[in-house]
Amino acid sequence: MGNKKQVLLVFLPSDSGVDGARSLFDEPSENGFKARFNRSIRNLIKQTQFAIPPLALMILASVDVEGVEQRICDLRFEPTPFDRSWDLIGISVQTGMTSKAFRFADSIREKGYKVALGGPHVTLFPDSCRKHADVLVHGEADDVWAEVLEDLKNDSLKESYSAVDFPDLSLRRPVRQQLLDKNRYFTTNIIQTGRGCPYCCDFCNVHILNGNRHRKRTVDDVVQEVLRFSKHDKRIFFFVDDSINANEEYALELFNRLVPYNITWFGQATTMLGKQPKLLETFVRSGCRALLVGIESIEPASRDTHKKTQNRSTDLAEAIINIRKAGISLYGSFIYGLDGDTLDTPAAILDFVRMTKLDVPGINILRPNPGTTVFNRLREEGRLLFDPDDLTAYRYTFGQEILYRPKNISLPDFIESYSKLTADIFTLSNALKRGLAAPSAKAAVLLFNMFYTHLYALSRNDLMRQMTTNP
Ligand code: B12
Repeated sequence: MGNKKQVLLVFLPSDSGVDGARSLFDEPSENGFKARFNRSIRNLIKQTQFAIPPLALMILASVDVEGVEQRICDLRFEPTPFDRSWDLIGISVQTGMTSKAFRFADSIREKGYKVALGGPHVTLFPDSCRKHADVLVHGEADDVWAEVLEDLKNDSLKESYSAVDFPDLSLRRPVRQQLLDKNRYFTTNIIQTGRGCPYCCDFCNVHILNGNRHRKRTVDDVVQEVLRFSKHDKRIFFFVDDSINANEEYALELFNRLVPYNITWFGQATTMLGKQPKLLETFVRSGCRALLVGIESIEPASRDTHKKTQNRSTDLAEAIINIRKAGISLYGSFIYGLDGDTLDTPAAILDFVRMTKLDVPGINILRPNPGTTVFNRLREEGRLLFDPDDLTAYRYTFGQEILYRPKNISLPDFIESYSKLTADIFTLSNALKRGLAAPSAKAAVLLFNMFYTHLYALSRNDLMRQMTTNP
């Protein structure tokens, strides 16, 4: 170790979804049958390795500054390694996870460690983070992190660092995946080809965090990364880009170049892919087996109100059918409870899921994430059910809690209709049917559906508890 400065980069587990799958309420008895059953399911989910490695920390830990050594600690799998002394501990903070992040930061600062906070929440709300950090890093930190490490080395750390502009992604910055323990994740082949989003859906803030302009890495750089990664890990690749098909020309060039390497990959795309036959065919040839698509809403009124303007709903079903026919399994994510939704919406979603044979339906409740336009609007309309001035009051959960009053549906009706919808969609027999019918990645489709059968049962219980405790 010598006299090198030691830096630890920490990723926190979320309390809900793939990391947690636990009730928001205390389980009645830690040793009761239900608690034991839930614990076994949680362990099973962990062992099936849904966990996606934290790419942000892989990128930061790959920034080389002489005299500084960095390590990643993923608290989803390991305790904080306090057996070593750290000169700086960096924590990635997402909105919805702030209480946990701040509690952790405060506790390690009490032990005498210096803490750097960065990530989407710090970029959006730096002031709320200031009192929990020695160092705040605002924005995409690819370049600025080197400055922090240099200052750490020279004992001249500043209180705050800010990226002057969005990093130029056309510059080569090789990412090292060997910093992760391979056995913990379903893959360590995590790649991002570009950042920024031209759309402005009102429930998202990626266009604020990463800008409206799509910045892309060079195709050569990405291809080199795929080759380098595949030497170390032969498993699947996951492209974390929000819309891997958004820039058709770029995607065509990239995935055509990847065809000879015989990789298998998953990613996230818009349903527009169903109308891009050449790209769809190239995706399949290059090894694409499953994609997550944001359907969000099939109600035209909701799509208009929430500015989900890409892909009109009339084309959605056809697009999904085309993608599945080409051999790609689809995870389709919906939001129920948008402003154009009524009590007729669940039946329409159910019909849509059956008609398109969607492989994994994700049935979400709108999360009014602070910093989004929808949060500001619901706040002005007095419809939020949590204190909008307390950023730690907003927590991210997976359909387990309703945080606002839907426009056209009363709260009890909303909870009842949402619960009925998820109970209709997620049964063990449906999970089996979807797994068998999936055009590819059958095991993953089956596992996800089984996991959701468990998770949405938890969500129904929690929502009912929310209603009875806080009607
Ligand atoms: C893949 C992904 C996941 C994966 C992996 C998580 C991860 N962060 O690596 C999984 C499935 C686990 C996940 C879970 C969640 N996610 Co997510 N996820 C994404 C997605 C699609 C890509 C993330 C990514 O790899 N980006 C690439 C990296 C390079 O960018 P970055 O993370 O922003 O990091 C840069 C800066 O933020 C900064 N930075 C980040 N961390 C740190 C730490 C330090 C110390 C410093 C100095 C700097 C720094 O520097 C990085 C390099 O420039 C994004 C959408 C997006 N477009 O970013 C959503 C996104 C990050 N997720 C989001 C959310 C809400 C969640 C969950 C809370 C949801 C849940 N189920 O509970 C959890 C939280 C998980 C957690 N434990 O913190 C939101 C965050 C919004 C916000 N305001 O905070 C996003 C932006 C999606 C959205 N549209 O709103 N997610």
